[in-house]
Amino acid sequence: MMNIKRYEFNPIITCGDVNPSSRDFEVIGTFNPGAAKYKDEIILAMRVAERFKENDSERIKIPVVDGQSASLKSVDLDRGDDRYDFSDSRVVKEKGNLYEFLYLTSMSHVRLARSSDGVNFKVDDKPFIYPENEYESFGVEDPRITEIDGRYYITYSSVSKYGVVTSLAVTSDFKSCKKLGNIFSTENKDVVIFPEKINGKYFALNRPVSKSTGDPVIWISESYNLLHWGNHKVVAHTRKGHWDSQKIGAGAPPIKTDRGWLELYHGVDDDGHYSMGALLLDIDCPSKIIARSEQPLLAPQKDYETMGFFSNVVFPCGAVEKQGELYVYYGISDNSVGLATANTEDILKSLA
Ligand code: MAN
Repeated sequence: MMNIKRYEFNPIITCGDVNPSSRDFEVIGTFNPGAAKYKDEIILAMRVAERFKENDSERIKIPVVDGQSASLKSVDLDRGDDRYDFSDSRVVKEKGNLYEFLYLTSMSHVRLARSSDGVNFKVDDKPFIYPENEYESFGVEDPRITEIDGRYYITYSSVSKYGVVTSLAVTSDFKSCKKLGNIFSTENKDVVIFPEKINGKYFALNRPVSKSTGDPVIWISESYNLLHWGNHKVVAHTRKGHWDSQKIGAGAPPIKTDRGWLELYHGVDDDGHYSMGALLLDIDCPSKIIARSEQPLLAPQKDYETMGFFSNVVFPCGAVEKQGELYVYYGISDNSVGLATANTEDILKSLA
């Protein structure tokens, strides 16, 4: 196994560190953080999931944002109503419909946390990206940050009754940000943008999901302006019998190394466990795989990873390099933020 080291006092950020965005809410998860270096700081953009405090064993009050007025509303459901299936803690489904959900049980926004050492973080008091429009009405999730020429582009999933799309926002100061609209249509998530142009074009890894046929695998798309994407191709498949047999999706934005683009991605196995591994992509032709982890670099093993709101999840969304060490920030079981460090060279060596 690779020498990737979990920080001994993981998790580094938990729900208790985050103020709710409204008096009516409680924070139930702070996880799946994108990461960036900004000035002397490391900034995390976390997904913060909240629900109404007012919930009991009989009724569930679901937060939704009204896309017209951008105001917070609620949908009340009776837990005993046998039209609904509440067995997955994250979603409410219609009974008998295995694949689609009607609502999410919580609503997420993006919150920043700032640190000078990459380990001790202070969480902002207010949300950074908050659901406002009709594509975001169930929440915004899983931000990834890519710096391009001093501007920080943030991709995030927007969830609504129309499905899950990927949206883009940009900031240059981490004080305010501008939403640039939806860049990938439904269903597509796990979008990471490469930090520079390759042969004159921008590239992004993404993960479309087809409702009729086809596995959830990693695609690559090209753009001249970061807004309009095309020439979509499959890069990496799921692998039967492996740790990434069921689903794969990009994790942290690709990191440039002298052997190629290093992509830390997540894979789901036959038991539904989420682990992290690596792909090495050709530096000039990023749709070409040079190497791939046979074994996961990080799998849910610690108690804090095997138990959570949605257990057995290790979900990287961001990594930064600090003096030859890679600081990998990962979501733990839809609950909290973990840190693991590794030598970038060691990860490359593990990719024989
Ligand atoms: C899945 C899970 C949830 C997430 C929804 C919508 O069900 O990843 O945590 O909220 O998708 O993205």
